[in-house]
Amino acid sequence: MGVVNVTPDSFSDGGVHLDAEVAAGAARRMFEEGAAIVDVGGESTRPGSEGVTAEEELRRIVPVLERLQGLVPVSIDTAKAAVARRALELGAELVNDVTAFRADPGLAEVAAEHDAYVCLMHMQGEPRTMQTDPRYDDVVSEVAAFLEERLRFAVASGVREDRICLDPGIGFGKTLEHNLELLRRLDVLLALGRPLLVGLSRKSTLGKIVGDPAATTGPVSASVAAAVVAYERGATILRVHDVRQHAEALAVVRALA
Ligand code: HH2
Repeated sequence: MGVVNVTPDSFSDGGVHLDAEVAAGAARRMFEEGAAIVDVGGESTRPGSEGVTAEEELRRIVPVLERLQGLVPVSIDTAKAAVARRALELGAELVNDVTAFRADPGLAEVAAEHDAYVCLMHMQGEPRTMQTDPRYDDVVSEVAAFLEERLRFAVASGVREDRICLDPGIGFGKTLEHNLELLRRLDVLLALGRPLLVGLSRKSTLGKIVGDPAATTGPVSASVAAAVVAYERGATILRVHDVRQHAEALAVVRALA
């Protein structure tokens, strides 16, 4: 899954894809480089971010989706029913909601009506405050219980279970150690029986591991290493900004399998 953030403030590509033509070009390039789907988002969820209105999100993403229609499989990264509805009308196939249908419960019905694929992600707190001292007794079992509950909610709202993938939400209300623990014990999340999506790409946790305690992003080299490990541990969808590098790394992994 390639990532195109049509935002001024995303943590690693903010401002890069604000122009619809540039954003659509980036999505087409990611598809050519090996992405099976490209996740288009009009709202940053980086730590500290405030959120934007549905009108502003639509203003950012609609011109991009119009340019990709029929050319590139698209996922819409939104927590708002109105935004998802328009994106699905414009051909998006997957609804990627970092709030797992908590911010806007109407989003579940919209996904169900369109028989869309869905990604349900774990987040503790909300972006504005989530990195202020996140705490868990056992991060893995708490994330698993949350995802199981949201999976049940989605199915009860009419989304077909075989349309749903789950995501531990790396960096969303989690310390470096929480993120590592989730990756070490990915098998516990796999036991929920749904495909796992993992987003490690350029995240600050990787920057911290390679030596900068104040990092807000991580390098591509570390992203690729983490993605390969997640893949070998059973993740099926890797959400990445640098598609070519990840596709090349996975080609080697597959050749060796
Ligand atoms: N991470 C980000 C955004 N959306 N969705 C899922 N399912 N999983 C993730 O790990 C995930 C996500 C954050 O990355 P990015 O989109 O690059 O930044 P921003 O939220 O600042 O736009």
